[in-house]
Amino acid sequence: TSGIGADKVALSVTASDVRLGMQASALTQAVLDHLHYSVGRLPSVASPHDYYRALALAIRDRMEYRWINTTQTYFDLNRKVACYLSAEFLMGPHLGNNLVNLHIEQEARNALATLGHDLDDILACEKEPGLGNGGLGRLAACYLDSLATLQCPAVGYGIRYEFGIFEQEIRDGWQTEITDKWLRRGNPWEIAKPDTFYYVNWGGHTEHYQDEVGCQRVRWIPDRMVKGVAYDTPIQGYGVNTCNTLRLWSAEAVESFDFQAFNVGDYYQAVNEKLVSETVTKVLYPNDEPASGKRLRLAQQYFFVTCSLQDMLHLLELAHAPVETFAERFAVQLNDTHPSIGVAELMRLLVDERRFDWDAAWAITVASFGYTNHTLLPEALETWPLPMFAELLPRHLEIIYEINRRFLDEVRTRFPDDEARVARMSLIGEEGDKRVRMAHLATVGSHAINGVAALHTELLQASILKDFHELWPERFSNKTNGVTPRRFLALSNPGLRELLDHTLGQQWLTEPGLLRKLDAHADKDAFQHDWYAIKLGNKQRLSSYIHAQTGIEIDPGWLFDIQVKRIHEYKRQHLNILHIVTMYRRLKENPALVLPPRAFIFGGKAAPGYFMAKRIIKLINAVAETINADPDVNTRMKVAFIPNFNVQNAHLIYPAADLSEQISTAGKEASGTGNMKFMLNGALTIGTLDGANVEIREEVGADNFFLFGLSAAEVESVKRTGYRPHDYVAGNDELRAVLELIGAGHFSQGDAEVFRPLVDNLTHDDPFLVLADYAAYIACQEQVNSAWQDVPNWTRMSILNTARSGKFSSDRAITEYCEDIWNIRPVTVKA
Ligand code: Z2T
Repeated sequence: TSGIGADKVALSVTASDVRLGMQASALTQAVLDHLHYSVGRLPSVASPHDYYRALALAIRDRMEYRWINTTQTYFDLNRKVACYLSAEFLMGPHLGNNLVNLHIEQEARNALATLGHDLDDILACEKEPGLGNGGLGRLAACYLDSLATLQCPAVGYGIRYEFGIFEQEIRDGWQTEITDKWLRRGNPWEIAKPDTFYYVNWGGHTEHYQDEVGCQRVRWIPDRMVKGVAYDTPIQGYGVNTCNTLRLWSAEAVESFDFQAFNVGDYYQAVNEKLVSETVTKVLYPNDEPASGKRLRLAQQYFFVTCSLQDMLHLLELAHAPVETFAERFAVQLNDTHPSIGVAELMRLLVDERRFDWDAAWAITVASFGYTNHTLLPEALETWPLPMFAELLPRHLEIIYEINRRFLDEVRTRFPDDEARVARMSLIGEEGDKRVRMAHLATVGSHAINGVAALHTELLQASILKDFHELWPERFSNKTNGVTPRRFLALSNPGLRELLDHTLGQQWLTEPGLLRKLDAHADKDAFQHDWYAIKLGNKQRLSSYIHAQTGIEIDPGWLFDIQVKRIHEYKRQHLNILHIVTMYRRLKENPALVLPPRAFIFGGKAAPGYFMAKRIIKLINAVAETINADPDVNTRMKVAFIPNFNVQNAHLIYPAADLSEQISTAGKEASGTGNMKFMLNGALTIGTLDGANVEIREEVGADNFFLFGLSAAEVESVKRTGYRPHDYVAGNDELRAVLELIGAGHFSQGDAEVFRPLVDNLTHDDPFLVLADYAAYIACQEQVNSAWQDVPNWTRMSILNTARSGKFSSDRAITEYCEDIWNIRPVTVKA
């Protein structure tokens, strides 16, 4: 220690410190210490949740040194940092994942056993941070895991919603929404940073003036202000010292802003100001695809984006780096258009507040931003009415006009005399009421634009961003999504993990290409036997969970056919139901029919205001109730709807699947990521040529994938030539009978009203071509039945699915982002 100041010696902590020991004995002591000093409970009266908090804090301590060291290393080396801006981070439970990534699962299990507790019971106490709707938010979480594991300098920036995605309860078959109070018992993973905050302005007006050197400048005089305070969560990489940061912003009232009200004695007005300020980060909007169009949503977006950009500028300042180097220090990725106001905000910060000239600011902005698109559905594309935008962000609207003026000049130069093109490409849409088109703002403000699967990127370039692709083809690329094998295999499927470790060595977790070595074992009896036993165990585990949640009993020996995802017409849960009702009718009409027994399992939330989606949930539960109670059929089929699908119960669901339902209308699902989680866990897919299904089939081979349905091109041509769903009803007796059974109230105690809107919609409109794909789907399900009866061959195909899932690791996806878009290289963080 010679040469180091005494204060530093006193403060120094290392990962080998006995106080931070990774052995079970040290962990036991740490849990007892936290129980005593942080939780304030005697071990004898402590609840499992108290033990959860104590263990979580002990584990956080064990990341703290790496965490601080990681931040310090990036800073010292002046490394470029990827800033992933996302309105959603669907992290899922932290504890189990951190144990896996720190390699101390067994030690934690032993430590708790010493204290008389089972680790699994303690893990189940965590209320997951559900700060996302579905795929997009979970993708952001998988990407943070991969960035840390690949040792890439990165920060996730988002919103600390007080209430995350609602909890779903099923009452009388209908979805009800319960507020998600995830912070009620505290959050041991976050560290509040009350001194790291930025001011956020709203409303007011702008003033144009000449500065002291005669330049035209603009001042924004806002009329409201809130504060954004940082809350940090450590993101520990797997098997490395890298521990990155997820920084979420929480809104607080500004103490002095209501001073005037306070001075005149209006105490209640002052307190009210505080309440209003804090509504900004109260609740996550629970709509997955349709854009919400609410002012508060725009306020949330601007709030977290300005805090994040101000934070980056602050970090530059701390590093004594000139603002001119912004784009060399930060790669700012827009997770869909939700943070796209960042393009205008960075311009405002540079031009108005740092007095950059426009061209220099614009060069920095475009060099910094990248934009990922996640949907082509027109109703999901964000646009904001001009009056609302002008009221909330008047200066940003002016900036957007100026970006647009210069951009459209460029378009006119490249494509003279093409005003139709200019109107199509404008940042301001003029169909009906005038609106700001956020996808256009994100595209114009980014040097790189990507879709999330090969097919999706092609369609993106051919449809909604066609004109932009013609203008700047070099800015476009594909980045097929990926999922983290740490959470979605090692943590959630310990049986399979053990077999893979034993067969391949542990490196498969970071080099999933090694999974291909399973090909060589796929035909071996003994290996198939082990594989089958693991799957059966996982099905047993899910079956118990379903029984506990719903009372439904499912035989683990049956085929587990699973569709879990948000409920949406384009995802076609109702096509799945039509198949179930078809089989039900066949069994009722022909009791001697040979049909391998199947459990049809569903899960997923509907947006609270989505009428059709809520009715689809009711239909699933109604069909389930009828079938499960009918002895004529319930020895060969059962239906279960798992309430409140979330990351935590997903851990039980994916590993138990035999068959993965990926049946969206071709061209509508941008990628899908559940499809990858199922494949990784050895499920076979029945699916359309949509999103990443196309690439899954390519990897696993056409023989090991159940394909059906119209292609994206066929869907478009059917729609162009006039789709008439009723023709399919008229031409298919079985389909007609199935629809009539549902419509007549067979599954609703004779109530012929409840499912009428669904049946009418299918027969008269059917916007997602359910009926056009019905016959092909039924035929394909018959192939599934025959394949299932050949156990060795099914097991072989199951093994091949895992073997060929390596491409879908988020490590591969993040490597591509780092190389092609961000120009970010790994940096080793020393122990
Ligand atoms: C979302 O989860 C997705 C797209 C959205 O478009 C919004 C949300 Cl909340 C605005 C999903 C896609 O539907 C899915 O296909 C994709 O796999 C996922 O994003 C991640 O890219």
